[in-house]
Amino acid sequence: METYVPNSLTSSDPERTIEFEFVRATENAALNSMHWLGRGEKEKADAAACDAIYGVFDLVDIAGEVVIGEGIKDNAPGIFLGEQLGTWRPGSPRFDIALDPIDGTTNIAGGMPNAISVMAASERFGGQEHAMRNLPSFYATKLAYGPEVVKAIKDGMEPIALDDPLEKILERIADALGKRVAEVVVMTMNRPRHAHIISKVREVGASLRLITDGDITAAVSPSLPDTGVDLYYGIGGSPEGILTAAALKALGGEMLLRMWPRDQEERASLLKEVSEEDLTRVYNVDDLVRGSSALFCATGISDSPLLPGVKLMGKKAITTSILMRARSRTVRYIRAVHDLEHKTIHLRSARSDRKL
Ligand code: VTB
Repeated sequence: METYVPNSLTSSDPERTIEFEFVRATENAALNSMHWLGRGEKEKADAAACDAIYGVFDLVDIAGEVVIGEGIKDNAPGIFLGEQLGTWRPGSPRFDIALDPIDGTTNIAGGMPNAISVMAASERFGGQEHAMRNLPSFYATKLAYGPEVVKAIKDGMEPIALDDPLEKILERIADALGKRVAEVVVMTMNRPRHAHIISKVREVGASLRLITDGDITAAVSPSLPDTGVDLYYGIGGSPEGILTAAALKALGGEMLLRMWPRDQEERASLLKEVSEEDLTRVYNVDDLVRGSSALFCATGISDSPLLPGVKLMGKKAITTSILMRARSRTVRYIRAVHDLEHKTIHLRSARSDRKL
């Protein structure tokens, strides 16, 4: 008879059970912020999402430390770097947590698509440095592509570099995907700082999908088969880049990322925190999320290429979440039907369960 040996992929792995608490947290954040869809109050939406996330973790036995937080960017309410999530009861597993209670608060405020609630985590073992690297810049340049392109590079295609001319990058993406350049779909945020990307994509005749906000969904999309996006390229938030890296680690996709100081003043202040070498360095997924533990979880608030948003149908709300772990590479889509006549969610502000 074979002896049963527990290993990190089976019963002894706390990620396997804790991951579902992350789904509860992003589901509740989505449900609690829904009320603010289209009301022009992005901070109230964000505060509602944070309240729900705190509320879920107040009941969960983990020792979670926020290593990638939000809020600082636009003085919004937020869950900040260094905060503790979970009960921290003795013996609770230790996790580093990255989160964006709402990626796309402007989208929610305007009732627009492309808003998600998102969290990532990495188990932290004694004496280890943080598994998720916190880049201090406000923005980073990001180029993200999917596992088929990763495979083509592994099989001998010339690797893609962040500073390669875009037409060359598009040719290689097309080759790897067995498409013509005209069939390659590039996604970026509609910003003046992306004018050169937008005109180049148009010039070479590839397809362009512009979004207003929310570049986590955009950068994860090329790594999922059914999103219709082949490449994400643009300058977006650095914390969003780390959350993206956790997802790509579980999906086998890749991202090249480099900090993008907005001006000389930011550059000078970054150089007080990081070396010139780190400031100008191009990071990939494994540099941003080190080690083997990474889980990523997101719930759609409004529709995005990654996830449908919350659907209200009479007295029911339907949420769709994606949950994945790097160790197993299982990608779960969790469609939950919430009965609003019974559903309560635990809020930090109320220190109790409240009806939605
Ligand atoms: C970026 C992007 C985010 O806000 O941070 C963006 O990464 C802010 O960009 O996903 P601007 O300063 O150009 O508006 C999001 O789109 C939403 O938080």
